[in-house]
Amino acid sequence: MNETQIVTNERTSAPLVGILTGSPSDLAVVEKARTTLEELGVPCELRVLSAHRTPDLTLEYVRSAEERGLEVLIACAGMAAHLAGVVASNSQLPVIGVPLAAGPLSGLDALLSTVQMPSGVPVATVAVDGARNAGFLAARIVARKYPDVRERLQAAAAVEIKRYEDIATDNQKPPTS
Ligand code: RP5
Repeated sequence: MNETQIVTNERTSAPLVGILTGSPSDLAVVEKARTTLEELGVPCELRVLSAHRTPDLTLEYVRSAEERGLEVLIACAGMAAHLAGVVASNSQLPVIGVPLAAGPLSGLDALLSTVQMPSGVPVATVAVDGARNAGFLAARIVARKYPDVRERLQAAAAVEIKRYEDIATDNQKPPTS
């Protein structure tokens, strides 16, 4: 399989969110962004594209993203994580960075590389391995334009609130034994 085209979701509608990651070794974590977006009904695509190993392919993808209809880009990378910065400097789309806990520094290196961007080239950086929140944030961005996504986000939040209310209620019950 071509590593630059590892996963495309099966939706018929055009992707709104492009997810990039620097290595096939990242995919176990990065897939969480894709599944989150799919749960929320946001069409997306996932590509393995490296700022270091495949710079030309990465730039080609990023520079054509907006005209292909993408509205948000999620860039995930570990260690010397330059991918999100390169993406943000080659597109005016909003970019969400996901630092990954690869290598001996457990993601601190990627966190600093991703978050410390110069003024005018922003990367909205989520937590180390925060691929699920990257999906939620991308969905919140596109929800400004697509009310059905906003409704799904509200429904997902309501499920979580109910779950924690149930836990709190259970905690207040006296022990059975
Ligand atoms: C980063 O370096 C990748 O995103 C990955 O997290 C890490 C290791 O990359 P590979 O050696 O697996 O290509 O660029």
